Amino acid sequence: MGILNVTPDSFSDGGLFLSADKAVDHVAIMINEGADIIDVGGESTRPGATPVTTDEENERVIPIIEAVSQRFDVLISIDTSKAEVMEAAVNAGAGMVNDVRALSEKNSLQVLAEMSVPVCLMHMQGQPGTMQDKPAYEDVLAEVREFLAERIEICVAAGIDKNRLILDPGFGFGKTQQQNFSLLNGLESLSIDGLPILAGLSRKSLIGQTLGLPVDERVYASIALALLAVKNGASIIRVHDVKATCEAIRMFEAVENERSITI
Ligand code: 7PJ
Repeated sequence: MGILNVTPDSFSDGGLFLSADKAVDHVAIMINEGADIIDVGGESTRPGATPVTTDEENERVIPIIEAVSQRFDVLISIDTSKAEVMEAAVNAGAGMVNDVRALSEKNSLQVLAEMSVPVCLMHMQGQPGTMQDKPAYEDVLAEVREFLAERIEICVAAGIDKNRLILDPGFGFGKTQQQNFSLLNGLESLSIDGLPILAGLSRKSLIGQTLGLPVDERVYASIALALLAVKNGASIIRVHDVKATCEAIRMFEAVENERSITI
């Protein structure tokens, strides 16, 4: 899953057309490099980010989704927590919903129940603005698992087919470095009822905390984390650096395949 941010800080220059144009160019590159899914996000969820209104978010993402779906045969994921944005995005060509708030906001369960697209439920402790202040768990793995199990039940009760659900521990969303490590090491145990796991580790601050590197120098470490996530059961990896990650995963899988060859 390649990341396409359409927040103003990523596409600040130019008008809507220029932004859509740039977005399309970037998507073409990511598809060429091996991305199967493009995750389009118009709301920054970084700590301290200012919230956007529904109208603003729609104005950012809908023209991009329309442009991308017209040009490419690729699965488009909409990274949002707002029901209105989910609905508009799917109508514009998105085929998946990625919600860092796991369908906890108003009407999102109902909107998803009326659609047939897959949806990623992510765990977060707290809210983006303050989530990194003092993340606290007694047993991070057990608590994230419990949260995801509860969200699955709530989704199913709302009429969303269980087999549409994808689970995500939400690396960096209200977690310390050690808590992120625990989740990565125990990732396999989060596959409740065999549902697929999505892992987003690309360029995240757990790398900065471990290696002291700025965001633009975290590519190699991101690849190491992506491989660990695949080894521990993740089937979707959300990344900025598609080429590097895909080559690493393809190599990893080529070697892993040897295990299944019986002579
Ligand atoms: C994630 C996400 C993640 C899912 C972001 C960043 C922060 N969606 N959106 N999982 N992270 N499902 O990329 O640094 O980990 S935004």
